[in-house]
Amino acid sequence: MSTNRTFTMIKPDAVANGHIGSIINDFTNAGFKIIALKYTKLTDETAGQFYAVHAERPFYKDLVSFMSSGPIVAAILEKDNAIEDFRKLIGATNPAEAAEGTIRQKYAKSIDANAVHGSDSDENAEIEGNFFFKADERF
Ligand code: IDP
Ligand code: MG
Repeated sequence: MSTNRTFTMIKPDAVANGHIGSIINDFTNAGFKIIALKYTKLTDETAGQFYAVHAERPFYKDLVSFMSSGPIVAAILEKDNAIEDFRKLIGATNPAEAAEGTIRQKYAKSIDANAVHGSDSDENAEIEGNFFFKADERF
C-alpha cells in the first residue's frame, strides 16, 4: 500500500549555503504540498535517535555529527505517490551519481553532505514525521 506523504529535511550544508528557498521552490514546483514545516536544529542525541537505523554503518558517527552541526528545515510533504516521486526529485544518495536537474545534483557537494533527506517508505515517513511534528502542527 502506498500513502501520499513523505518526510524531508533540508540538511545543514544546504541551509548554510543559502539554498532553503530554492529547495522549497523545487518541492512546490514538483507538485508537493507543504503539510508541516519547521526551522530547527538537531542535537547529537536527537540526530542519533533519528538515524538509529544506521547505527551499525561505518559512517553513522560522522552522519550524526554532521546532522547536528547546524540548523535544518524539516517538513512533511503531500503528493500522490509521494515516496517514490520525492526520491526521484532528490536524486541518488551520492550527488556525483544524481541525475541532472535533481536537488542533490544541483545543491549537494558530497555523499555525506547531500542537501536533503527523503523517506524511503511509507512506514518510515510516518515515523520520521512524528519525530518532528505533533498533530496540531500539520495543516
Ligand atoms: P538516503 O539519504 O539516500 O536514503 P541512506 O543510505 O539512507 O541514503 O543514508 C543516509 C544518509 O547517510 C545519506 O543521506 C548520507 O547523508 C549519509 N551516507 C550514506 N552513505 C554514506 C557514505 O558512504 N559515506 C558517508 N555518508 C553516507
Ligand atoms: Mg535513507
